[in-house]
Amino acid sequence: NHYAQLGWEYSHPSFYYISKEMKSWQDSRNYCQQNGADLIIINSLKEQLFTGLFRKIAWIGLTKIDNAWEWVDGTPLTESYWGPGEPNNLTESTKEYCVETRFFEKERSWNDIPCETKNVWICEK
Ligand code: GN1
Ligand code: CA
Repeated sequence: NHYAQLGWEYSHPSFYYISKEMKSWQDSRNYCQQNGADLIIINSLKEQLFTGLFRKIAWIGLTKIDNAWEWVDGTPLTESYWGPGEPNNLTESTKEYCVETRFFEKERSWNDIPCETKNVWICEK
């Protein structure tokens, strides 16, 4: 599964894909899964800074389930890189239950926003 593939970048120990289109969080996740991957799970500052190199606001594999932040592999959030004032669940009507990374705030860049928002996304495998 871990072979070099057009459009995928290697940064030890994973391959990453940054989309050129924009989709909802779930449709983005579906795209990753159809390609043998999932949305990115960020486990270290090195990996967080790597996502900034794409210079895009992009979905990551983090969502709120039963009021707790959870990665797409089912693990709870331990190490986090929220932007200033985030998560704030600002959008009352739809709720901000999905997470994007925003490169312009460097390492502390995550923001919770509604899952239906169309965004670029990052897959990891
Ligand atoms: C955005 O555009 P505004 O300020 O209403 C964002 C929130 C962030 C907020 C602060 C839908 O809200 O999630 O917390 O900026 N909402 C959307 O950065 O992008
Ligand atoms: Ca927010």
